[in-house]
Amino acid sequence: MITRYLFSLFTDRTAHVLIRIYTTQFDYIFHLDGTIEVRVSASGYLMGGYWEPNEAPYGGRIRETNMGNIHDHVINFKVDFDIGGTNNSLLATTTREETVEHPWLDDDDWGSTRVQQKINKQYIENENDALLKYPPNFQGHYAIVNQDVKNRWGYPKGYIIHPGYNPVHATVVGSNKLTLENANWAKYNLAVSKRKETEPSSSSMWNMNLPGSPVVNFHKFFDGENITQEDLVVWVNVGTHHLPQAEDSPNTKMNTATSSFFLVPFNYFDHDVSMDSANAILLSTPKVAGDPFTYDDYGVKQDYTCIPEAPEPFGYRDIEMYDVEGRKEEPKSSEEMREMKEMYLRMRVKVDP
Ligand SMILES: [Cu+2]
Repeated sequence: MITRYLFSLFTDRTAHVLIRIYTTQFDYIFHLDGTIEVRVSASGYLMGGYWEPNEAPYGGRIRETNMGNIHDHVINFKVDFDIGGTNNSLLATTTREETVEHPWLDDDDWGSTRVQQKINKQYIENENDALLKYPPNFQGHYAIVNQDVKNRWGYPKGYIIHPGYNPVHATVVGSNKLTLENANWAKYNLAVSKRKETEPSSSSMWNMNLPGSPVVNFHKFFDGENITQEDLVVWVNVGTHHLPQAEDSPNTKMNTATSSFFLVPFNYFDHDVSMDSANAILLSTPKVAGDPFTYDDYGVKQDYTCIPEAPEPFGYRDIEMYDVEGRKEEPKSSEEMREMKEMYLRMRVKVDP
């Protein structure tokens, strides 16, 4: 799915306002082993400020008179897990180094101590402790598991929230305009809360208007509730730290302006289930040199193709504009459209001749 939208973004310095048209591609990739990949890629026009050498620490010169301003992209996904039912828990797995004594190595030239790594597993029981960053150096992971439903090897069935491309959170977390309270989910990589009908999303389109007291304040979801064997929701942050460079002009580099996470089966199955895929072919070496290879296609017809139906021919649909109340507007001119777009940013000065 590709979405093209027009939006404004404030940077931490009030002097810099970015206006841009971004094209965002959302990919949901279903891997044969049960992994689900969620990927967001940004491209499109970056319209920055006027280039002035004093501005160098705040962006990059991308054209004769233009600079691209430094900024972050942050996008929040809600993942509503039900692993073997709705009674789920948050399991934190970390690894660390330990020094152990191996007395039987007492005659070893290197001594009898060894440094090795060790796995530590711990359930996070309180919502307030579930505003999380990925472990340093990605040593370990967070998973949603059902403690009462085990796989064949006795482990609770679960799914890991695994970092993908650019597993970032917002750089500026103290900004009074950007993340004061209206985008506080962007301070973390992921967060886990008890699922509630009254908490459908981590933000709203009106949040930017009231940074200190937004319509949806994500932090209010975290009010000390126990999250052991409860119906849980994971809020996952993706994004990029965008330090614009020459190659972001005319279009933002989509290959690195990409962010993703993986939902990976974690003892959910008893083995790698991609082995059960029926469309496999087993090749066997010929008994006599020079004979053709024999094969077994397990009775699966090989004339099947996954090529989807051809997409509709390219077409262009006008940009849709909405007013502050969310009602569709039909601007009469491109000037009127620009006025609507920049309503928060605009200051018009009339000079009497
Ligand atoms: Cu950007």
